[in-house]
Amino acid sequence: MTSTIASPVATQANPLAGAILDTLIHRIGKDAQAARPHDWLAATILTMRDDIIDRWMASTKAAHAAGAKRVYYLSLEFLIGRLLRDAIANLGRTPEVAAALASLDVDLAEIEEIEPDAALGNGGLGRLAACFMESLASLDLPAYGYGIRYVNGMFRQRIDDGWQVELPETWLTHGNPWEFERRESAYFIGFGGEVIGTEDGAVHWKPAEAVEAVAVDTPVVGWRGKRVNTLRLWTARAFDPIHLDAFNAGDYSRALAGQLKAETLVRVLYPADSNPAGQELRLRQEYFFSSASIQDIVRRHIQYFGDIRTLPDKAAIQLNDTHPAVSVAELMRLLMDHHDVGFDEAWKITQGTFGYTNHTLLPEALESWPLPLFERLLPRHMQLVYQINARLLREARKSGTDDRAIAAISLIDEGGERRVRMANLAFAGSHSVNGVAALHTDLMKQTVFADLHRQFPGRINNKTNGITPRRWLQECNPGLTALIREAIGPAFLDDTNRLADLLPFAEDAAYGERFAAVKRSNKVALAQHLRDVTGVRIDPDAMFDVQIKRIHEYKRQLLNIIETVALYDQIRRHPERDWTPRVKLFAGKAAGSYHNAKLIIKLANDVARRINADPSVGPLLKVAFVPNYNVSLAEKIIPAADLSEQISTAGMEASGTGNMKFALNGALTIGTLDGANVEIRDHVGADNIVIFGMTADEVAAKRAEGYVPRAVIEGSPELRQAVDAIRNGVFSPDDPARYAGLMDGLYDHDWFMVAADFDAYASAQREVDARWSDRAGWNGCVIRNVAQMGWFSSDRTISEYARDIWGVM
Ligand code: 26Q
Repeated sequence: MTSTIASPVATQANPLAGAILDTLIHRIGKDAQAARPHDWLAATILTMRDDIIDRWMASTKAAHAAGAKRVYYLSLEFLIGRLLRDAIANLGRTPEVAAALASLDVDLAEIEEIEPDAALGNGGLGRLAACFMESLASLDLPAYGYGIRYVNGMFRQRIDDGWQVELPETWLTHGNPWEFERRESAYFIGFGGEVIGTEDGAVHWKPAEAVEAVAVDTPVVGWRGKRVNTLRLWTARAFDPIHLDAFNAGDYSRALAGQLKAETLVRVLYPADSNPAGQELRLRQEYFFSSASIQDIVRRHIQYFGDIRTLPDKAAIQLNDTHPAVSVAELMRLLMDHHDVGFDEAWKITQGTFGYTNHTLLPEALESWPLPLFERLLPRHMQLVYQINARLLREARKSGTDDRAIAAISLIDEGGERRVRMANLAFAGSHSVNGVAALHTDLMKQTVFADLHRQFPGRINNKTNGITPRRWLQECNPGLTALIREAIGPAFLDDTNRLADLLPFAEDAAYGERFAAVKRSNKVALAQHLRDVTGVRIDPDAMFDVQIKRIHEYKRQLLNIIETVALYDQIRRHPERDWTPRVKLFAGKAAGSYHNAKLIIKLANDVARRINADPSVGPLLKVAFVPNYNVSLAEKIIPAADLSEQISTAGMEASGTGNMKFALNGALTIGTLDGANVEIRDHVGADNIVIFGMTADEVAAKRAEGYVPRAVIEGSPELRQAVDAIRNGVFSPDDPARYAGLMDGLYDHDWFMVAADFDAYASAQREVDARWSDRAGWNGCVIRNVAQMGWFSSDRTISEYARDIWGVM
């Protein structure tokens, strides 16, 4: 990016270049000589934005004119990543923008790379919300995403001496040229105080404190620019920016206390995707964004349609897990206290409007709030929860439900400290409750929601997750996209089911070699990146074996690491064997408070250090932990992966979506029959995926019969050797006892059944080696994966939501 002066000739010949230069000068206030890469990025975004705004307004007007029903996706997380590449690709303007910038001596790829990665989410749930927003726009459905504009999204991860260190992420440092602050769309959000009954029977909530929620809008461009929807994120402001009396008295902290309180609300994303810490600030965030969103939806409905009673005909609100579940009580409050609707009718409107998506069965991840906290912060909502509960339990009793089931259905958990159960509130307040993969939905019916399911048969339904093929194939893997297009033409760009046309090419060895060449060039690029950030050198001809996702015991990174240690030992014992050269790649963040997850990161790094320095395994085995996993890093790693590790304890991963991204990009999956892996197997065929280990039923049975991991470990020499080596400090000579507790956990309880699945996993890995050595066979297999993954497009998922839940298609 040199700063030569763009010649007037160049900008005349290229009007887009002229427009970008004009933006740079008049909106950024720099000329081409003074401009730095971030200035070019901002100028490019602002220029493209002008095109987007026109389509945005046209989309909004068309929906209004048609009186269309709107979809509202409420999510505390939107893991959208970078937007420039996606926006211009969906507008079909990438070559044009690249050429315009080139004429200004600016490299598009270079400025795309410096766009901050908007990490307003933890993991799968947040990324799903982002894929859904893109698919909603691509399917031309009028939709709004609602969430929080966190000033600090997901933390940045640094690895110091193998340990995770969390640093604040500052994605807004250079401003955010994508967003529009809507000062006119602001709402009063109250907290605490008391509820006053008036003589006429009306109820009045008098909050003790309040903040103002202000809308900040980001356009979401659909495929081929068909439609532009709105992602509306709330920021918070104090009503009184400064208490002048306090200021004048010299008490500056009191003078600014309100502002600080408001800023604190939208400061951080909670970085835990299980074990909710139950903190008051989290409940405040949930209510803040729920109330602002519901007020906005109700205001829009009244403005367009006049009568609040028609809300379910014109609005479908989807709750992304229970994080926005307080919206159910908030809508009831607005209907009853502000719009004079009676309880029964309000309840009908509420149930007709809401749908709820569950993303986890882990009992510790199910949200519930201590009743005293809920009541203190939201006294009116507490009353409504009691009223809803009374009705719910009355009807259940009427239909003959026994006391045990009544206690399970109740919105209040009465066992021990009383708590408000957000999943039960969301379930009761919705006409649809869905799981995110077939197995997960079945388990919902059998386990956590069994009693609610009996009470409301037909309410639970499945919507298997999907991913947007724009970001996760076309944009992240242009080489593969071009090769597919050459074989089958462009139809798959508009309908991923057409990828099936690629199936015959799986038998074409020459095509297979070209497929492998694309993969290799993606691997070369990743190897370069890895060398830059970790110093580790890897061979692009080795198998890239990848596990990237949040670090969680149930996802079993430990199973992978222990098998790596066992393999290391085997290679050293039998150097004469024909080993497959492998690179084991790990990446992922651990919640700051999750001790074992952080220790697993340290272990991966300790194992990497030792193995990478051992000349006796040399090029046969390398291990790397890539720091700061995020959407942008995933876009680099996934196209370069040969093997996708999807090895959670069966029954615990609701769906997984990384599994889909890898298979779509030509990686083989090694996985358990968990989450969407089951359906991936059904689509790609059992011969084109390596499945191992216990099923969910077998896991449950083994737990019930009393699982003794010690006996399993002692019965498996390879496993025992690896566990004991780790336990005894072979990989941590500086602190030999570092992993004693972690390994004792395996001997003592092994809740996630690492030991029980180890032998099956190790032999599945040797099967993978054998397949790798048949190069043509491997190429055919991964092509068959790509060809049969079309169903996992989030366009298909969203079409199902639209038809079955929202009634908009
Ligand atoms: C709750 C309360 C307080 C603080 C944090 C939380 C919290 C935050 C995030 C609880 C859960 C999450 C995230 C869950 C999640 O990402 N689940 C994943 O959702 C994906 C999309 O459906 C699935 O593919 C994954 O299987 C599932 O783990």
